[in-house]
Amino acid sequence: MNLTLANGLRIVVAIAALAGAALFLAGCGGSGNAVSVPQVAPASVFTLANFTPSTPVAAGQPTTISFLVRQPDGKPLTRYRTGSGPHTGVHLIIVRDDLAYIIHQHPPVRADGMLSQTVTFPAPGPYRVLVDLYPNIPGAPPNFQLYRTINVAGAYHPQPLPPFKENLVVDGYHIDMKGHPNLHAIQAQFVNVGVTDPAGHTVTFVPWFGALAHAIFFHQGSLDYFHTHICSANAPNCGALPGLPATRITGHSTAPGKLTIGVLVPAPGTWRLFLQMKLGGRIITAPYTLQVGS
Ligand SMILES: [Cu+2]
Repeated sequence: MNLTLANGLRIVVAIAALAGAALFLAGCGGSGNAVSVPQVAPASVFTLANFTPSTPVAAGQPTTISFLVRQPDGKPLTRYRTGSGPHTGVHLIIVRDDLAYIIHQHPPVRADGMLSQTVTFPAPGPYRVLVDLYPNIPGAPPNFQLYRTINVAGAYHPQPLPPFKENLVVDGYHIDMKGHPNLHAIQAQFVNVGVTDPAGHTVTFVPWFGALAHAIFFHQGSLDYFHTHICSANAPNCGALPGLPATRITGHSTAPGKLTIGVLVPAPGTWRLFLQMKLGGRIITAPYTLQVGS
């Protein structure tokens, strides 16, 4: 077992005592079946509260998602980490259960702790709503996740994940994973990706939410989650969680158009990597299907 996982386990213990939230933390955070957490009395957990919508919503129409995070003492959580780097605030990450779609937003926090974000669900089906939050509470874990399901009305036709493909074209940008990575669970590994614009030139990455690119992984079926970042050399708060040593799996970019992505997933199986970056003023999402061995 490596150091990163050991750190993760220590954090899990802290959260089990404090939050009761199942957690596997490596890089920026994740959750999985790799760690089982003891049962904790409901009164001592962080929960999502005042969550809407609570009934099925329509596809293709703006839907406002609202909620607050209730602390173990019953009060709304109003203080979240701020500052530079990606480890701040609340990340709202929504995937359809078949991992065909992802929505990733950073809703602002109101003074009373309420958060709301308007999104448009592309198609019917069940969606996992993951709230990855960075509380600013002394002694609290740096981040953890809470979940809900939103059902989008209509006939759900789950799509099989496409097989791994090295070259993807998204909005004219070419995203090219170098080689077919041989990945294994609970092993820190790196994969290289090249990105060129529609004219064939290497792109210049610009920071989006504290990182040059965001790598969001979900396990097919269980929807286990892992999230890491690709950081520029001069971004001290990008790779490390505040108050914790830098992880060994922070990705980096040594030249325009080049990304090196850290991977450390908690379980074998089929994973979907959503690689997100800001290019030409828009968020580009490149989805990769990755087979991870044991
Ligand atoms: Cu991120």
